[in-house]
Amino acid sequence: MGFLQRCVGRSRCLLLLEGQRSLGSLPSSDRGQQYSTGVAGLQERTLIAVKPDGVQRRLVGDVIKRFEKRGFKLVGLKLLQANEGILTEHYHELRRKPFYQEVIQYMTSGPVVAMVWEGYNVVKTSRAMVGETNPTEAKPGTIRGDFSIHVSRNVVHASDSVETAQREISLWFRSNELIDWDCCNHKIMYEH
Ligand code: IDP
Ligand code: MG
Repeated sequence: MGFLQRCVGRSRCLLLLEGQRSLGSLPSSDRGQQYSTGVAGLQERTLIAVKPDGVQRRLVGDVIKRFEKRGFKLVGLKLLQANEGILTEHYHELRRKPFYQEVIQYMTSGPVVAMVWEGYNVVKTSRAMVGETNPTEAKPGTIRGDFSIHVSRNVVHASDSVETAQREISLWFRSNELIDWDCCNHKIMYEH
């Protein structure tokens, strides 16, 4: 059996096992969890979301392409209309900011594409790839620096720390929506 077939076969097994769990409400015990790993840092995960302006402007493919080309591994992906409940939790730290209500309105104005990306130092690296919160400050070559102009419409979300990433992944994904698959180019990307 070839390597690709083994990869596909393993993913299918995991999908079948995970598929036995019922979908429905989202109890905290069923939310996405960070996988542990024997090699430090290689399976770090982060939440990236293309916000409603990015979806409307057909930028989903551009965002995905940057993470794929960088070498990170996609382990979760979905298009959803976020409700106020999930966004209230997601933006809990901003609740006293003057722009808080605007952010909630903006984020519920249309579908978002939520993703989980995995790889070495992915939280820090993806923040660098996304760029500064205010596109005016975001460098060319970053996602916000290339695709946005105003802070209220900055195209993409990226978790800002490993702890935040774990919390956000658990909020947006059930554990059975994350696929732990073998990446064919793993040995080319890493020395391990
Ligand atoms: P981040 O997205 O770079 O982590 P945060 O400070 O966590 O930045 O803010 C979350 C989001 O709130 C921003 O991405 C942006 O959409 C929105 N936001 C931040 N500051 C402002 C502002 O001054 N006016 C309007 N929206 C803002
Ligand atoms: Mg933030």
